[in-house]
Amino acid sequence: KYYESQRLSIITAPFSGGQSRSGVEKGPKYMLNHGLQNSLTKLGWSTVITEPLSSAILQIKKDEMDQNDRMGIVKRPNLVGKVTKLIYETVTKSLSNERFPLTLGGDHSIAMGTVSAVIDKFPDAGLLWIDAHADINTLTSTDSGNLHGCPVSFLMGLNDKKMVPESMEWIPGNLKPNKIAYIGLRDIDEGEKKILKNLGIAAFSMYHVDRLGINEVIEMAMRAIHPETNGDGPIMCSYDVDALDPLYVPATGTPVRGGLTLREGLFLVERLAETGNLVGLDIVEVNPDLASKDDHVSDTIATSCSIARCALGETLL
Ligand code: EXY
Ligand code: MN
Ligand code: MN
Ligand code: MN
Repeated sequence: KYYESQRLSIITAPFSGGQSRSGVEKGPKYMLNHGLQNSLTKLGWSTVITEPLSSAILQIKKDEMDQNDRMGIVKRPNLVGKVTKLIYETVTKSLSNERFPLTLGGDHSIAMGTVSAVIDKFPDAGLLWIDAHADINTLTSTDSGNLHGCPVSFLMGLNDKKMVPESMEWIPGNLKPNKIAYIGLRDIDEGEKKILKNLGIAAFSMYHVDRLGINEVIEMAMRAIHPETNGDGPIMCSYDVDALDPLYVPATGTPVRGGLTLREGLFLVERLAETGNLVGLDIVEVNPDLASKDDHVSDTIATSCSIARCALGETLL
């Protein structure tokens, strides 16, 4: 239904400032070196690569700003605000050129840019947030001060306007609480649980995947974000690879045991591809530096690239 001309833009987001473990900025390079562009071209997508950030400049900025760029315990709000705005502008451009935005992270703070841009373009889009974590902490609820644990609260405009730093004021806050569904949750902070409950947000944890099966969970999630049309409508998917069990993606910053199997994680995006409703995809939190065994990096990269290929139609007949 969307992107019938099969135009695609791979947007690199080599950013690590939303958390404290370096290496996650290497995710896009590793996925591209794995041959991702070529394999998507073979699926029929005419692909361009767009690089809104220069990792070299960013690393310097990060080091420079590390000390001063703080708001209480919140780390690097100015840098995160600036970087996500660049990503927002690039995704917006890609969408105006009728190109599907596939954004490769980087840590999950980059979704402040990608999701905002997709909802600007498709105001009725629903968001599927595939993650072990809810990433909905606010500036006041966060214990860690890491902004990759907070993107959803900014996307929804949940933060007190007086507290939002100037660099993050651009975020439109265009995501409504009834337009998101989570899949894969298993490590949620107490403050986040309250927010999810108060706002009545659709959240499918690993418990639901075990109880209902991934097929039923994905159908319920699609109906939750598009209730009037029985699940039919544009879908943005922000896929944190830590939703999968660390068996399949060991090289990620905040692994949590007991996650999706490889097939569950791929089935999910295969189903999205089948609907023809997918309008944007992020793949985030791939950190090649966090490997303790030789095959950890190759396993993680292979899995992450499979997510992209399956979401873009590889396994459809
Ligand atoms: N909830 C914790 C925090 O706010 O720090 C952990 C967040 C991990 C976020 C990863 C990206 O999904
Ligand atoms: Mn996560
Ligand atoms: Mn915490
Ligand atoms: Mn995440």
